[in-house]
Formats: sequence, C-alpha cells, structure tokens
Amino acid sequence: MSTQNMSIHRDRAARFQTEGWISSTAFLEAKELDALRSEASGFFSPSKTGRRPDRVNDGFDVINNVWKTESRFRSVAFHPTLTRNVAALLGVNHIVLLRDSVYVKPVTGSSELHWHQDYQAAPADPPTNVVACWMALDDVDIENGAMQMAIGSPGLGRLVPTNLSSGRPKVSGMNDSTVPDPMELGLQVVTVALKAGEISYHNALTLHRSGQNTSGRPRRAYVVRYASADALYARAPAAPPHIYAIEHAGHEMDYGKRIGDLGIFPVIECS
Ligand SMILES: O=C(O)CCC(=O)C(=O)O
Repeated sequence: MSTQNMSIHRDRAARFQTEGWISSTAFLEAKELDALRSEASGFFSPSKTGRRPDRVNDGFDVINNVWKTESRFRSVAFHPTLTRNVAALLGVNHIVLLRDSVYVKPVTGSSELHWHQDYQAAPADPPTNVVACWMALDDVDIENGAMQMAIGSPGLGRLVPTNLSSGRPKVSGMNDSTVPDPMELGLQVVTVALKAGEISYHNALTLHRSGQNTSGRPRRAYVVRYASADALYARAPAAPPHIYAIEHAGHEMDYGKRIGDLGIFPVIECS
C-alpha cells in the first residue's frame, strides 16, 4: 500500500465536513490490486463455498464483513495510512470500524443505485461522524457505474430512507416524498471517476448514487465504513437485517452509548 502523498490536510478535512466528499490519490498498488480483485471476484463465484453474497438487488453484488475472515482485506481496512486519514477527516484520534463490503457491478447487466444517504444503514449518530472509504479496484468512470456525489448535501440533514433499487421511500410514515434530485435543489453533482487504487470518501449524510455498468468492463470496489469512537451507538432506520445482525444481538439496551466503549466494533487508535 502506498503511504505517499495520501495524507489529508486540515483545510481539506474542513471542506469534507461541509461538502461531504473528497477523493485521494492512489492507495492500493498494482500487485495488491490484482490479489484483491481476484479474491473479490471469487466471492461471487458459485465454486467458492462458505461465502454467501448479500445480494441487495439484481445486478449489484455485495458481500459484507470480509475483514473478519480475509486477511488481505483486513490489512487494508486497518492500514494506518487509511485509518489516520479517516481520523483526520473526523478530527478525532480514535475511530471504530463499522463494516466493510465488496461491491461488484457485473459486466453482464447491473442496476442503478438511487440517490441515498448512508445514515439509513449506519448504527452511529451523528451521521456526519461516519465515513465511507470507497476504494476502486478497477478504473471507474461513468460508463461502468461511477458514483456521483451531491456536493454540500450534508446540509440537507436526514432525508427519507430509500430503497436503493427503486428509489422509493423505505420507511413508511417518516415522509412520503422521495429523495429529491440534488440538481433540482441547486447542488453541484460530481461524477467520481477514479483510477484503480484511488479512494473516494463520503459521510453518512452525503447524497450519492451510481449508474448502471454499461461498459463491458467490471466495476469492483472495496468499501470500509468507520465512525468516530465518540459517536453514539444508534438504531439504523433502514439497515438490511443481515449486515449488523451479529453485532447488534443483545445490544439494544446500548443505543445512545458511546460506540467506542461497547466492544461491538473494533476501536482503532490513529494518533
Ligand atoms: O458502489 C456503489 O455504486 C454505491 C456504494 C455506496 O452507496 C456506498 O458505498 O455508500
């Protein structure tokens, strides 16, 4: 992993707080990328036993919590260069690892993911204390389903939780209106084109989406989500049940407590 030119300076961290998104230069290097790509593809091959992808919808393959069993991914998720950047973005010394995921938009048919904010599936509050590090395992552009970010969208606060494949509200009674198109709200939308190995960071209030993969090329990503250890453990309003089921079991009484004190998620010191 590259440790060169990766660190995030204070002014960029301050911008991240208001804009909700930044990207950084290459972190994963060629040899490592090859190994991660081949493991990532293996998760979704029927011949690989013991791993059951958590498929959220047709054409968007997901497997969660790979750090627990796959050492190659674990060493990325806990790499000090990466975790220090997250801590710098959050302005803290201690963070917790909430979850990691491998996302694949297959070459043959993939779906759009509608505008959403990650707070709907994040077990930590406030949502601006949650950061997703989205690492491109392949070059990503608009043709193979790059993410798009709505700059400044954290300022909109919590919008209605959304079904990612239909774009319809996921929680009835909260609000019947769908998430608005950020461009109609006057927000700038940025397409996150990345070279393999580069990282895009967003927080859990940043509105983002991704399009279909129409390129004939794979689009594989490794995404690690962290929170400040000072964030409060919270019930996510619309988390798919499988993703935190084991961590949450028996911890309902702990909602509202400091997440770093609970022993549910690993605490990482980044000073
Ligand atoms: O990979 C994608 O297309 C979307 C990922 C996403 O929504 C996220 O990482 O929060």
